[in-house]
Amino acid sequence: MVKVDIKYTKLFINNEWVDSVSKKTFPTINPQDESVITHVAEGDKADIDIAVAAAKKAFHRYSEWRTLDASQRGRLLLKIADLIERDYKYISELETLDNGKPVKQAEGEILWSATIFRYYAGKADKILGSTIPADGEVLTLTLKEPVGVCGAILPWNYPIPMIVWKIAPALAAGCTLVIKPAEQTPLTALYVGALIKEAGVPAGVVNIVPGYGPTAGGALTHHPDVDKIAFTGSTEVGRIIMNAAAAVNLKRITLELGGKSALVVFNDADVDKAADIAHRAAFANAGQCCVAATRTYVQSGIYDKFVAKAAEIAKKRSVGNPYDEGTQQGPQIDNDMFTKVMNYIKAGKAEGAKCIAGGDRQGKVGYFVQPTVFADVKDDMKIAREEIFGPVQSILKFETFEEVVDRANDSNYGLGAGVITNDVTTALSFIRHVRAGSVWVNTYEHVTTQTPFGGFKESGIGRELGEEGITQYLEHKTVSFNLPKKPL
Ligand code: TXE
Repeated sequence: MVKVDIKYTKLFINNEWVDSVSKKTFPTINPQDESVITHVAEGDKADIDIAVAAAKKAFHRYSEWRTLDASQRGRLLLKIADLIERDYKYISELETLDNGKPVKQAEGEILWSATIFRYYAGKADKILGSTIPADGEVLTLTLKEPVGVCGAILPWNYPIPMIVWKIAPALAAGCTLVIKPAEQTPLTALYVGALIKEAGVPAGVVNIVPGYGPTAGGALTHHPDVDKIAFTGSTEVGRIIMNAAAAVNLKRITLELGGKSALVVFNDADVDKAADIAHRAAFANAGQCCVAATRTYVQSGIYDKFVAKAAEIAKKRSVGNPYDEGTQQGPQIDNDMFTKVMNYIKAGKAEGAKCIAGGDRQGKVGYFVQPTVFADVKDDMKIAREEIFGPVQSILKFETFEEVVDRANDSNYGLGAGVITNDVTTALSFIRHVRAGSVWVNTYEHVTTQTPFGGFKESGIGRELGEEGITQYLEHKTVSFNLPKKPL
């Protein structure tokens, strides 16, 4: 076991480390061995009120933050990117401790996050309005202004990318933030607070308040001085947030929610390559991935060969100590998720799907689950309809293009989709008809800094990353000057 020094466990408000008003703390658990890593200050409504007041003050029209040139906001983001790169080894080890993901994977995520800060740094002084040939005796232009005080409520599956997807565009736009990390993974979020302070971001611009969902998260969602909530998590909580936003002050919302993504493999595909893409699409991050391709549709001509290959790859997947460089899969995040995943595996077996790899827990300590593959899955089985969020691949057989498009779209979700074929017309027709926010052809889960990410249907509202990512933190103001068409 690697020894990781834990530097920050208090709330980060106004660039200070403070206890919670109640002085309460909560434990954060190591999913590898179920031990308590440390106790973290537990934020609740009183702390959210203080943090929101700090963010509101930092957003005041004459504050240091609001009077900073946009280019200087960009420079601060560049500095944060440099600091993340400086400390990426440490942050990765801390992430692995708190989350359980393989340390090599954590390193990749953290280095990627630095590039997201750089991308939005470049955007800070390129937030352009327009001049518009409007009807009437006017000269009209538009201004794009920061939304204001933003709340961010985060999940535990990709703690660093998720905080960065929200902080980077929000700061580039000139907003201020109160962030509630997931209760399972508060440690790296707090470390990012330290780097933000070191970079020179003024006090109150970014505040980080760990705590539980219904308490700290609920207080943020219901706060009348919060102008926007950016949320990543379950569809169920997404609905709660949308209702609260509507009831309190019509906060703007972006929601990045669950998925049940379909990857469709046609007869002309190279079976080995397709099985490999489908394996990574289902098992990345121990299946704790919103776009995980948990429904693998395979055309009948290659079905048997594909199923055999999928089982073979899953059986070889190395599951274990996430600090070992060769480990591909660590534990699930916590006991709740572990139990939920095991119950889905039981349901798959009970409903008659054929378990051809895995199907059990791995070891006796820690939340490890064997990479599990079900063949002969039917569309109405629980494992084909509900988000499992674990290392479970369901393989379903299909015959025709029309049939598989209908079946792929027969879900309340619409986050990701994939198609594997060498026939360009089949690929383009699939792209046209599948209802999902991201579609990958002959690859999967290629999510990049420059491209918008988000879902159709109950997978969410709005987009993160790319140009669209920053527009979600901007209001549009239309300005019209009276200007007679002829001189008076
Ligand atoms: O999510 P929650 P959980 C899905 C996945 C998973 C399921 C449950 O299917 O099995 O959600 O996971 C905060 N008001 N995803 O329980 O509860 C909570 O504290 C305000 C998909 O972890 O949605 C945490 O910070 N906030 C997903 C965050 O919401 C509340 C990533 C997410 O927790 C709240 C994670 C409330 N009432 C889970 N209740 C993705 N899209 O990638 C909870 N929270």
